[in-house]
Amino acid sequence: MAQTKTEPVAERPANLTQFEFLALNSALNLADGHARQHLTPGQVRIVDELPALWAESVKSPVEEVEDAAHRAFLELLGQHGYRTLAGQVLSCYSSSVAMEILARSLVTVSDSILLLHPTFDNIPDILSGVGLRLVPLEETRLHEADLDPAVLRSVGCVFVTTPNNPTGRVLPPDRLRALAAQCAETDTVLALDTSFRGFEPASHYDHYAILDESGCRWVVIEDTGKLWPTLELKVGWLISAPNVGLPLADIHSDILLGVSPLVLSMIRRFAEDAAGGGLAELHRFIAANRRTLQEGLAGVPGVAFPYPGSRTSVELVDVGDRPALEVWSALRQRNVFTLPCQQFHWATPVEGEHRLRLALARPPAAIAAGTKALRHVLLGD
Ligand code: EGV
Repeated sequence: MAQTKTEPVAERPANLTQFEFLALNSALNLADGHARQHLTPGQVRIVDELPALWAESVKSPVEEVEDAAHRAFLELLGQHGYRTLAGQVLSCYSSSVAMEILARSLVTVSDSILLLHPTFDNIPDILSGVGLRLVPLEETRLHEADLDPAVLRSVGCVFVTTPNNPTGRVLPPDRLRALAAQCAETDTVLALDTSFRGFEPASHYDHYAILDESGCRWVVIEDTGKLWPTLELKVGWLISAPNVGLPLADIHSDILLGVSPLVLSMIRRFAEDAAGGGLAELHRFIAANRRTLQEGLAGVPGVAFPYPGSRTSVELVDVGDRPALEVWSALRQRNVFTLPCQQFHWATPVEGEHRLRLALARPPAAIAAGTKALRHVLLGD
């Protein structure tokens, strides 16, 4: 029998992160996009070396520690062009803190922003939270052709998450080049959130070289938090062009003085380990978990994978005719936590009504158990 019980309204989380909170204590937490797989042997060695890294971080000038960390991370992911930039790199506790700083900066010069749709809901929430008016930019439209210059002129900024969360779609180099040229032409700030970049080789082309060459006013938010299971020790980098014309450094200084040099040093070591083979291993790991999920749901009537080619650490599943919230609730009763997708579609929530997002950066056994539970729930047995 299909499970029809739904949660009382009062208990229903208000945003995606509140759904993720509910999952935090479960061994079958397939909800949030943070990395929760086991450490690899190479990563265990780095954790074992933390006392030595502490001592080293105490001794080294902060600027040196910061530079070494973002250099190792950005070069791992093909972002060599940043080396020659005259722009600035601001370290933040997380990419959402970087986002908040960007939002507060934008609202000093503009009242509206063109924002990718769908995307993770804390982005529209942070932007509208400072009073910006949001104009949806459909993902299919972004990939199709140039944007309407009149629309670009009507906003202060266009914001694109690439690879996108949750679809995994990547803005290819030719589209980035064209968009940057349009932004230069219309004097619109181009902001990119590349938090999931590490998983997707198609997004390892040199974005900074393209942005810099365009002359547009650009901002990039980089995130170390999605790749490695570092217990929420992470950095978000807010990187911007010299001509960006936003008070990013002033607002950053309202919020923090600096990120812990221990965390920065640890991130550098994880990036070095990744460059020595760990990144390729991580890609194989996520691909294997994706296969477990896709194969485990094969043949279930109504199930579809709308973005089967995505390589990021989350996968979307269309669950058929039943509301995803009902499937979410039935899974929750089995202590399996996923994410219903309405709120990714911040402008038109119905579009996500029959879709769940499952996290893949988890131990393989959790993926297998969650997949099995989802199969049972969908087959009604
Ligand atoms: C994802 C958690 C925040 C966010 C998770 C995420 N929420 N920061 N409010 O980091 O895809 O699950 O991005």
